Amino acid sequence: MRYELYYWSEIQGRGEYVRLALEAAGADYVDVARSKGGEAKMMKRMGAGVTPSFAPPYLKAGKLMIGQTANILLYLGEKEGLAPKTEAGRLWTHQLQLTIADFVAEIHDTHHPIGSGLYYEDQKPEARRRSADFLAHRAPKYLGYFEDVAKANKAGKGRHLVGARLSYADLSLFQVVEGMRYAFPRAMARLEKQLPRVVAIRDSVAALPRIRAYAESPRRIPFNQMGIFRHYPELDGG
Ligand SMILES: N[C@@H](CCC(=O)N[C@@H](CS)C(=O)NCC(=O)O)C(=O)O
Repeated sequence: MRYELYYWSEIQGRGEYVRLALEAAGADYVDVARSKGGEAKMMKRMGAGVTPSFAPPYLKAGKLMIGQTANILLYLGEKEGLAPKTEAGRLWTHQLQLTIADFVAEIHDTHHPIGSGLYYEDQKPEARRRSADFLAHRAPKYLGYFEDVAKANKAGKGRHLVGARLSYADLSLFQVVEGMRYAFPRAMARLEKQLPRVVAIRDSVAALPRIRAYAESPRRIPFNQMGIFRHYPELDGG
């Protein structure tokens, strides 16, 4: 089966968590919006049928139309062997992904604390306040949580969040570290000193042959100032 991923064509955004899972699994997929006329098709299909999605990303898998990043990954985790088979293991991986989704929403709000529809330039003082609090309290709390999870997971031998094998939670943690390094290089350099296990998981994902090939390919859209992770030096308190 060829999966159809529907997500914005010019950013990594939330679609990237799905792209990484599809790439790591070696799955056959098409990134629909990146083809000619694809974004119009995405918007048209999004609201169609009896299970419309509120926002991209969504995934077409045979007859299924699945929205919400964590929900898509719950599905792919089972189908593509990127999550444990046990109920407890599947729920735990999903729980980690939902926590990453919370983190991602807070990362977005550092540059858009007042309104997603407003320009960054129209909310700069608020973005500065929000980012200062985020870097002082929220980022260390989230990243410290994942460090503790990795420490408690003895079976992961420092390379996995869940059990002894790669899961989509590892891939998503990789993406968060990459994004945080892009958006907040000074602050991340400081924070990473307390996160040896998180960095080790990032490194082991980066070394996966399929992920390396993906990272070097044009399929991986570079970070930019339109996505969720944006680099505004004035927000990177260090
Ligand atoms: N909770 C959803 C959020 C989806 C979402 O916010 N998508 C963004 C792009 S990353 C979007 O296009 N939002 C349009 C909107 O909220 O109106 C998920 O994790 O998939």
